[in-house]
Amino acid sequence: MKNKYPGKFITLEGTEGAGKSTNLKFIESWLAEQGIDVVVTREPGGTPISEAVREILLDKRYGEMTPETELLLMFAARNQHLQEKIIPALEAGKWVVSDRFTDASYAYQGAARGLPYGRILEIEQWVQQGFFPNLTFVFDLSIEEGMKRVKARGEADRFEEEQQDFFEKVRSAYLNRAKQAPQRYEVIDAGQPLVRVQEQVEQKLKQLCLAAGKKVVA
Ligand code: Z5A
Repeated sequence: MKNKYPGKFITLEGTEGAGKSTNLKFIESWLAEQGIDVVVTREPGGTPISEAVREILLDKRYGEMTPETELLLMFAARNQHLQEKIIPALEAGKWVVSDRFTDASYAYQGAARGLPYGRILEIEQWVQQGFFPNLTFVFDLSIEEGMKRVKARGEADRFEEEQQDFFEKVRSAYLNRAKQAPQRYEVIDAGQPLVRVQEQVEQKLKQLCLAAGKKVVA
């Protein structure tokens, strides 16, 4: 079961500073122009309980958090997010766009923290029951360039304190996942000027709309 609901589910992934938040806004307004009812959200987060879990996950006072705890908290937040927000919206025919989803658990907790793929898959199957996004954008950018873009942002959170090789593993994991299921992923060179990035995003959104039987307004 991919997504049996009338609405479509789109996720955005990538390493830090790759442009997820920037493109989330672009996608939201592009879909709204097409007359689609859109819900934008993020992970970890998206509901009051999941946002409270996010605070724990990002808090750098909790440096002793084990990778297993981190993974379980990600999926605890995700379970609430799915049941309370994502699934009801999709059932109502809305399209949901999320800044990160389960691919991030494979990339961060799997590839970078070293948790076994099979363990993540087990929890994913339990929480999601075969539910997947219709489309996942992977914004791919060198780690150096991403760091430059976010440098001005102030204090680092618990993830942002990791070293370059951690983020290189995350980046490779996203690219590998995209290679394994090219029908679900759209990899975008996020080092291009924003206008080029958004042309590619728009092209892919048009395809998804047409496949969903929606007319595309130019
Ligand atoms: N995490 C996890 O470990 N496991 C999980 O299952 C999940 C998450 C769901 C929170 O993520 C952390 O949770 C994350 C992974 C972990 N940790 N890390 N790292 P988050 O998504 O909230 O935070 P983030 O990854 O740090 O996102 P970000 O740094 O905010 O990056 P972004 O949203 O991709 O970038 P942006 O804000 O859109 O753009 C950054 C700047 O670049 C901004 O000034 C833009 O104007 C500029 N920009 C954007 N695009 C361009 C282009 N094309 N050219 C030039 N400048 C650009």
